[in-house]
Amino acid sequence: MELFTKTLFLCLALALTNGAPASLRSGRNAALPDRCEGIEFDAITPDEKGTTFFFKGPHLWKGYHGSAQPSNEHFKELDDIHNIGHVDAAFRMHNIDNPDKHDHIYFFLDDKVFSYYNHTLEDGYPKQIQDDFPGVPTHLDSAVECPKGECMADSVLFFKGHDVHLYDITTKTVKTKTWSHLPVCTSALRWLEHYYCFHGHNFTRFNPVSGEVNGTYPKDARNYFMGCADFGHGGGYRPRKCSEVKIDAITTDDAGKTYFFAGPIYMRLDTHRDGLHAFPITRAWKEVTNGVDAVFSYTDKIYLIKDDQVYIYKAAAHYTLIEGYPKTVKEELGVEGRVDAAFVCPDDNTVHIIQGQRILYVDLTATPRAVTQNLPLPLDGIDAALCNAKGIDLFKGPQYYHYESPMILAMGRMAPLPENITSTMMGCQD
Ligand SMILES: [Ca+2]
Ligand SMILES: [Ca+2]
Repeated sequence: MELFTKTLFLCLALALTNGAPASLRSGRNAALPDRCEGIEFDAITPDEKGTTFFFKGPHLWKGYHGSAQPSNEHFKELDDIHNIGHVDAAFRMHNIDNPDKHDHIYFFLDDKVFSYYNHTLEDGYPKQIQDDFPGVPTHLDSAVECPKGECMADSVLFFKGHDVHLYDITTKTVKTKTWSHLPVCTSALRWLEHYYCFHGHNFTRFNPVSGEVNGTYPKDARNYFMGCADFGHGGGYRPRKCSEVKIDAITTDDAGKTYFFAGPIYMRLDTHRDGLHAFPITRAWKEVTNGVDAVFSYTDKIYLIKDDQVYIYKAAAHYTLIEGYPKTVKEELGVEGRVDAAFVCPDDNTVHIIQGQRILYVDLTATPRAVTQNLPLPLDGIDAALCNAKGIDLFKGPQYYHYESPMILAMGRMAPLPENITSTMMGCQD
């Protein structure tokens, strides 16, 4: 579980909302702005922990749920020094080569820039924008990080009107383009490798290199970026107490993406830099409309099993259902009956399928596929299973059983003592 613990962080924003009445969640307090009424944000940025902050006037929202709070409780000096009660733009620096700047948050107010880390103003700030970001204009509309791979080099996009100033953080040079087809972005956010321009209470997703917009935009931010009672897009999911967690399936793919599934939603667990977030399963795997029983990853494919059907998706930028699927589990894997859980260990060709108190081995290189081993399992009622470099975890309700290897699992006549799922693992409330 160490890998998990190291790579996963609790999405505070999600956890804070559990059990709160809808009125409180959406911030319906007369004294405070309510983002569910449709707010144009001044700035949006994640912090170093992956919690996204939304700014409006002297207030901010921490995360995707919850009510407004005074900004100066979190970023005291913004108010002290400037006393104007708003920010023009904000972004989180992506600069792996420079740990003194990586993950620091930058705020822009008029002609000044403020750099924060761990919610503390850095020495020497505020500075003139010109001194820190030569060539970048004052009185910005918005800013967003753009790491190398998504932009040509580690960069920041600064928006002012319809102009975008692409600032290369290594060479400290600026290239200016005009994207008149995009609305004026009053705030901007990079989230899960995508780029969002916010305008009014809407947003438009754009390509950070070309500015191109693909798909139907604008969309209402309340349906996607905040938990509003009357809006929803997977936002209906509320993390439970860790003692009440029950997952249906879990898997880590070759690219290191870890997903768990529960009812109609999935959650990615490896994106700690952007927080933990629930989405409908159909967002990524649109043909899987009824939840899953078991999921496993093998080579560049993900196998989702529901009832007697298996859906195989090829993983690239998006998941694509392979032609001819779904097929029956019997036809694809040579296994009959409902599958409780399944896993493939890294660099292995065997899928281990758990059914009640049995564990079945199926060689994924054989044609046709057939069960090669059928062993007893000293456990029953397993919900989900995961194998990674640290070993195997078998999940049952809010607990899991850890085995060092498939061999030990196969030999084990006695179950190990269960351990409790924690907030750092699953974004639940301890
Ligand atoms: Ca702004
Ligand atoms: Ca299951």
